[in-house]
Amino acid sequence: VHTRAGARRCQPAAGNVRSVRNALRKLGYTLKEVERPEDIAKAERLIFPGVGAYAQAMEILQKRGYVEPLREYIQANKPFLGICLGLQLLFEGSEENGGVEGLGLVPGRVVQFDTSLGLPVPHIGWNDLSPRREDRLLKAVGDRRLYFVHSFCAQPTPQNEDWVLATSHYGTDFIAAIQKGQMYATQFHPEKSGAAGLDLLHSFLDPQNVPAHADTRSDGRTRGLAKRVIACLDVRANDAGDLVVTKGDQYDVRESGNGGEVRNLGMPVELAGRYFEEGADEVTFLNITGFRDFPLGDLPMLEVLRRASEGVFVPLTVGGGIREFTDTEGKHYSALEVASEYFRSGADKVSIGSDAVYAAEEYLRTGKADGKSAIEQISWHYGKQAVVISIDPRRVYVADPAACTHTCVKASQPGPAGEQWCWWQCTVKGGREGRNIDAVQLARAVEALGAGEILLNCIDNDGAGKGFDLELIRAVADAVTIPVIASSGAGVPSHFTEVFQHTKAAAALAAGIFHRQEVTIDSVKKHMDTNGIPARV
Ligand code: 1PR
Repeated sequence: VHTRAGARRCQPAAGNVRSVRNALRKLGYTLKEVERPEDIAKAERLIFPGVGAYAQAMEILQKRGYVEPLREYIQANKPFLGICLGLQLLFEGSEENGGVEGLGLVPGRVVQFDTSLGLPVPHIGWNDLSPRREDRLLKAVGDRRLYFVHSFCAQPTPQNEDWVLATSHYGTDFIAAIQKGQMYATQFHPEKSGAAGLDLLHSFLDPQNVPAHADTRSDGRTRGLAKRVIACLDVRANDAGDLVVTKGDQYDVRESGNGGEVRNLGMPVELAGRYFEEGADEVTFLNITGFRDFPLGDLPMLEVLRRASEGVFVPLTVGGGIREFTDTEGKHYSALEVASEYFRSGADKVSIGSDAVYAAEEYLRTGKADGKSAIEQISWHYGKQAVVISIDPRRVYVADPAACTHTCVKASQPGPAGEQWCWWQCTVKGGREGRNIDAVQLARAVEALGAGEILLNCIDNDGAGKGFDLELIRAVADAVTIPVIASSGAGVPSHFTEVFQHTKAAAALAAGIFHRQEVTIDSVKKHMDTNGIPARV
């Protein structure tokens, strides 16, 4: 890393380099990527931001001849910061991928979170740290939560207690940060942890600069993994061809029925920046016409992502059009290539809609996962935490559940003809086409295929402001072990509190109320906090 004064150097070796680069740039540093083994020894500060699967990461380190230089660098007590997988790789090994040896610098093995505890896995979101001792990086963080996303973790043991700087709790205590001399590693992502993460990075890069954050641990707030509040930007080109943030009612985004103008609620990059400043825990972009256009042809969307990621230091999800595609010249692009382009442009996760429905139908038809679907390929390459499935269901009432082949639940309000039961039909192409698969079936199938999270919309409630469809969310969240994001229908802060009190949703997303500035993100978090729901206020 070079400071503005050109004094320091630091080199990242692998992983989600773009977010780290953006965070360092924000702090006034630039960085040089490690391109060959010799670069490691030359670094004055080395950042190792690992993402993805353990076995693949170790294989790459071995193939490129990085293992020994890395060990030597760390053992020489030079400034080092490992992030996420960059922490796990320092241990003796991991049970991920059937058991793999690691760098062996820290005693202990990395294990999977126990899904039998009833908590969604991956562990995704903002969690508290429990410091084991005093340290300048921890001082810079204070009592603020940091952003985690992982299915595996290292546990504190008597053998590694000298290394453990802080733990966090998610069903079990796990190692959140280690430190010895100038060597640090964090399970959380400082580059995605808002101001707290930037302060930690600043303190790592410049030991003289310790922006101590007031420690208010005794303030009595509800601790632990926060329920996330997500701002969503539905993006599409308007009739003049400009990419705008739009918002529909029951997915109709035109002003007054068919023929009206596409509603314009703002510019994507500016709005994303505003939501970051206002405390959104994540920002999601949905390219809502991606199902019919080729997303890589949609260069403005990639540009939106690049620019947004320069100033937004919380996770960014992007969806729309993630599928394989053959262009007019016959060139074939795999879904993985499309997703990779989004990741390279600054996305942390991709969200798959229509293509996930087709993949789930195929999985249910054949009873097996053949490894070819977009979900499987992207999950294998980037880790399941990077794959969100966006479901667009519509409620269907039935009089007799015994005559229905879908997962029916007793409806709290009867249907138009007095029906007492209902199920939720999945749709594709932005709600335009209903399919013979229900939301619960789809959720189970995509979990089996390797999805890491579900974004559960609801066409009936979209834009209505009357609250989330609690019955739908309960049915889906109870059927899977991966986190579910409740979406569609938020109108007031209490709707968020309600969805967390009555369902297992791990996050709740809203669009219209935030775009129209009817409700602030802060007021939502305060309402949750006052009612005992852990929130990152
Ligand atoms: O099928 O992989 O190309 O993905 C298309 C993506 O675009 C899907 O995620 C799908 O949900 C989304 N999408 C398609 N058409 C529309 C539309 O509105 N016409 N938007 C659309 C979906 C739903 C939510 C919305 C919440 C909250 N929008 O994202 O933001 O309902 O809104 P609210 O708080 O205002 O009620 P593919």
